[in-house]
Amino acid sequence: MSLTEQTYIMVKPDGVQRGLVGNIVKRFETKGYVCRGLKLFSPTKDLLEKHYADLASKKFFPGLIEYMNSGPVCCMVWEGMNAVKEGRKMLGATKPADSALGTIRGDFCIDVGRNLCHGSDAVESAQAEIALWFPEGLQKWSDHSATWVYEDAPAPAAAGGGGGASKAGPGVGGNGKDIPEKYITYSDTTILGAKMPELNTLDYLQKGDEAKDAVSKGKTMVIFFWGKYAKGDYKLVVHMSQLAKRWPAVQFLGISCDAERGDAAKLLTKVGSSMPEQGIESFEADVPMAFDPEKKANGRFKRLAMVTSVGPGYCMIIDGTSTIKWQEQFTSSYFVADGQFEEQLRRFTEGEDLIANGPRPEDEEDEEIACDVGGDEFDAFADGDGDDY
Ligand code: DAT
Ligand code: MG
Repeated sequence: MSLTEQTYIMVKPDGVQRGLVGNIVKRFETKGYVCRGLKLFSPTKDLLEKHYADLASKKFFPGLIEYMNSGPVCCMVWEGMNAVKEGRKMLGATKPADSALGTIRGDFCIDVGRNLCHGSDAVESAQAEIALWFPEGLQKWSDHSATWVYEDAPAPAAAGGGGGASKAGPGVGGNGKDIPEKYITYSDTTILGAKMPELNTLDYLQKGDEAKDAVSKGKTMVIFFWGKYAKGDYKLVVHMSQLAKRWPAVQFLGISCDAERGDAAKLLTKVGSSMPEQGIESFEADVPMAFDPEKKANGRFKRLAMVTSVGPGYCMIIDGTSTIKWQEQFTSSYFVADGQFEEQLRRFTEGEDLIANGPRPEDEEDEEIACDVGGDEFDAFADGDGDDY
């Protein structure tokens, strides 16, 4: 059960006018949900038509768009367990007459065409709506009440995928600790500033359209490498999946390092299962995931990075002009939360300068750089079958 499920709630123009914003905020807050976005906004017709696209054929569609466009709406993102379903319960049924008393629609309106509020109806539509209404991204802050709201809330710093306020700075990771030298991304790392290579040889295992669409539209992307054989990195897949939820305006894509398509596909059948040996309560991989036939894409990244191998745990941030802005190598013992990745993602999305760790110190021997370490280390996890967790 995800504690980071998000729903998109919108208070309609009449709800804003009648002072319902505070009422709705108070309900979500007092119930224990965390606010990740809140703004008063005058939408364009175009945006409203996209939001209500599934109703385009309905008779009431033109009226609905006109009414929604008649004044500002208040846009909100609420996060927590069952946010979508509970949000719908709080708002009430589509028709006010069918809404129970105690719900917003049940208490405060009469006519379906003036039903005061919108709430996402599924986790997937919530993510699409959040990306549509909050292209600038969401607010990241750690909720100090979490352990009072949930029996099993992780302490913010132990969440693994980040989540708490980042302490990252030059040479320092999100957990506030100095980054071991072999994991530091120095400013003169070869791949930084390079153009992302073609991804057209990828064979998508899931959500391919989403990734292809993002590539064609020049969306900011995160690309990470994973492998069915690299069990120590399954956690990275979970953490990337969680990051993707926190940064809905960024398109995530996981590329497999497996030699066989069947192996890569097999890992995706494990979604939802617990992997105690990997310290994973419930395996998540809720982003586009691709098999890389003949490791062609891998080879292109490898040549760009001028390294001997690009292995599981290798992650990059790529901007809208396909330029590789950031890379970090994570491992089975060096997690996303230990590094600078999420802070860089935040800075990047918010238009701030990225953390710069300076050039690689000169006195070092011609040591292998971080990404090689990953590639070699990970082979140790390969045992071919992968069923013994
Ligand atoms: P909901 O808002 O409960 O998700 P919906 O997605 O089916 O309901 O419809 C979106 C909005 O369209 C709804 O909040 C109000 C309007 N609407 C729906 N059915 C309508 C009808 N029969 N006449 C007028 N407006 C309607
Ligand atoms: Mg709806």
